[in-house]
Amino acid sequence: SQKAQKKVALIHAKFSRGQGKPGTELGPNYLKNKFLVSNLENLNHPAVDYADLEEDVPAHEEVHYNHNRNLLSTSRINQKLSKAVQNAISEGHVPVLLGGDHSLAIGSVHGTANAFSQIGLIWVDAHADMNTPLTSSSGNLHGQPLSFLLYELDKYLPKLEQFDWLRPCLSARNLVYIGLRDLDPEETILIEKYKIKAFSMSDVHRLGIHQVMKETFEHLTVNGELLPLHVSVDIDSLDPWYAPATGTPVLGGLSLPELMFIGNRVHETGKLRTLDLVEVNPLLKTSDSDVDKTVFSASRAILSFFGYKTLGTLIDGHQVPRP
Ligand code: B3U
Ligand code: MN
Ligand code: MN
Repeated sequence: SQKAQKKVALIHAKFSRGQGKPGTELGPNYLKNKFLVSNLENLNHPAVDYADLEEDVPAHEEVHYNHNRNLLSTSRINQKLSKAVQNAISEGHVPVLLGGDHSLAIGSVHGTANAFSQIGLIWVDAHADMNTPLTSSSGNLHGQPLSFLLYELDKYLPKLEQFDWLRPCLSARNLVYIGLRDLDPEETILIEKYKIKAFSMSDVHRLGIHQVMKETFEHLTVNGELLPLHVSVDIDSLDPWYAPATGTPVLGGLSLPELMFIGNRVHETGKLRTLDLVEVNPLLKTSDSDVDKTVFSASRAILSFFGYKTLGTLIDGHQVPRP
């Protein structure tokens, strides 16, 4: 039989205030489905319900900064999330964040970064999520998590007392983007200025996803060793054909097989320490099949990071019966 493998610590984060559309708080209930749980079991990475977080600030107590909304609830849930991720890692688990919107990566990445001396962050997204409260035109914090996390961007952040607990924890050098196709002007400036490794969708087409992953791991290798990895998957990295039920779908995205290839390659390295799956919004649908497709894609995407392959899984002790 196979050696005991790490458990998957599911962190349910029912949160939608990092953006304007209600519904992402329902994400965890859809993402933790029978298909996910039974396949994780087959892959020898059994799932445990590790933490349940939700937005707990009454709307009238929210704090806003200029047009940036919901700083208090976003800060509070991320502070709890960071602790949950750190605890899960210290107990030997692999935390999987079931979001919720992408502002949750503030706490999730912060937790992983504080569990290791140095991490690599792979950000799979149509968007760069690198706005600051001063560059964001939407005022949505889900478009800003990386400006809260990167040392290099600290000088662009206004002082926000709600986030007093948070210190930047990641070097721009250790970030790799995959899937970009909808950036704001200042994000393009920052990627250029700090020479951030970014594979846009046209890079994926030029190089192929295999070469993209090879170069990603080369970039995140320090002194001959691949860094512990945090992978943050925004479901809108997928083409809307595969994942229509999300807040800001952008045409021309990754296919599900490409995203699963990313997951399989990460799995093979043995270096995955935390995974985020965010921005599933089951209320944004023109039909029920939109939700089914999105959940189908998200479940397989998560599983690919734990060894789920299209060829199937060998189950421990399972034999073909003979008459
Ligand atoms: N860059 C825009 C749009 C956006 C970012 N992330 C998502 N949408 N999902 C913004 O609002 O910052
Ligand atoms: Mn996105
Ligand atoms: Mn995002």
